Amino acid sequence: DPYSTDPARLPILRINSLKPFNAEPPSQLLADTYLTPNAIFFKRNHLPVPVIDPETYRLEVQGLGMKRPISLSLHDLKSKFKKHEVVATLQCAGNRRTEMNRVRQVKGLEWGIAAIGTARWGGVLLRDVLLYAGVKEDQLPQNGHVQFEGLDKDVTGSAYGASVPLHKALDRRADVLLAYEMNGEELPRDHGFPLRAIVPGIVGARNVKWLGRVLLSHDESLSHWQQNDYKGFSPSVDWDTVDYKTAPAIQELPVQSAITEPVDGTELTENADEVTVRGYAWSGGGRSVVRVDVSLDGGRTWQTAELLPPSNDSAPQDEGRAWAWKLWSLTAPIPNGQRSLEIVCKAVDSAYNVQPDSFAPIWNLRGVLATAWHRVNVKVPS
Ligand code: MTE
Ligand code: MO
Repeated sequence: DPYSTDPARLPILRINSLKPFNAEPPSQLLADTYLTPNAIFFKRNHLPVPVIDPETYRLEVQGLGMKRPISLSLHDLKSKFKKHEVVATLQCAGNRRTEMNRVRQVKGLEWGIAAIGTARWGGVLLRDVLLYAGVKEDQLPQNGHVQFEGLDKDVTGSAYGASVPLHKALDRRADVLLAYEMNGEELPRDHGFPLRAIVPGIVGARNVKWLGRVLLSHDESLSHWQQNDYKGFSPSVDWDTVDYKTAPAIQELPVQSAITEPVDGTELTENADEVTVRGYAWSGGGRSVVRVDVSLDGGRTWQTAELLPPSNDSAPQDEGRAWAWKLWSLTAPIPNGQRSLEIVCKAVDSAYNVQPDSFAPIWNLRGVLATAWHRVNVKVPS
């Protein structure tokens, strides 16, 4: 069993698949802390977790602009380069797929609303490593790519891989990291020990874990996950007609939000005359969330939620580099005589992008980019 060496995990995780291991925390825990504790941070593995000896580990860096490949040990990475920290949210393209699946069946893991988390990542800037490897920014193609290759392999020996645009990696303000720490701890095995790519604002799938190789190229990664997965399509495209070559690989994610409290299908506390609604909101590409609207009547009327301040130790989250989510809260009177409430949330980002009101128009066969208004139905005790 190639999974027998996988790490131990907390039993409170909601498991979507055991082998490979895919799990998310109970959603009501998600907005309790600004930084998601490592143990409950969602885990999304396509393959067995590789066993890597940190003493013999090497990162290979090669490709365009480099005379020869370089090879760096973990010690090299920690000693030769300045440590850089970024507080960034990571979201799986399949977050909230379960809701899209209710409209019409999609293919993929049944994620709830918690395939998202925020951590303080510590490591080195990929930019610094590339400059150390001898690349000259003005001699690289404007439209090149950085390919990341994992050390996790399938039975045929092919590794997980993905790529991001090269200009991202070279942009100091894009904060692209080779991370060896997560929330002040050594990167846990499930999250890519000993080294992973963190590309803030970009879909989880490109944040390659167990990083073995960085390759500068004219081309995107040739991996299955870059070419034939993690792309969006029209609702009219089905498995007979889909042509993966016609759509771009998902990179920056659209604006997203969800309600973590109250939980769908529950009953509000007895004799309460107010309800507190809490949740998260985030957008890709470093766009900040500027507003979260909450409705208690299914979207007929709206109130504006309070955006909670980030924890003290989080990076500045300037506009354009707002890599982390915003937690939000709204306390409002329960409308008179209501026996049930349909609570809805939707977020607005700094480009005034908004979430669509329903899933049908954004339905896609793979169930990715599920960002419709989040709706939670609760009973009001009599
Ligand atoms: N990197 C490797 N090497 N193997 C993987 O299976 N999964 C990707 C990405 N990086 C994956 C990977 C996907 S789809 C997501 S959403 C994130 O890792 C999840 O990161 P996490 O498990 O640390 O939350
Ligand atoms: Mo993912």
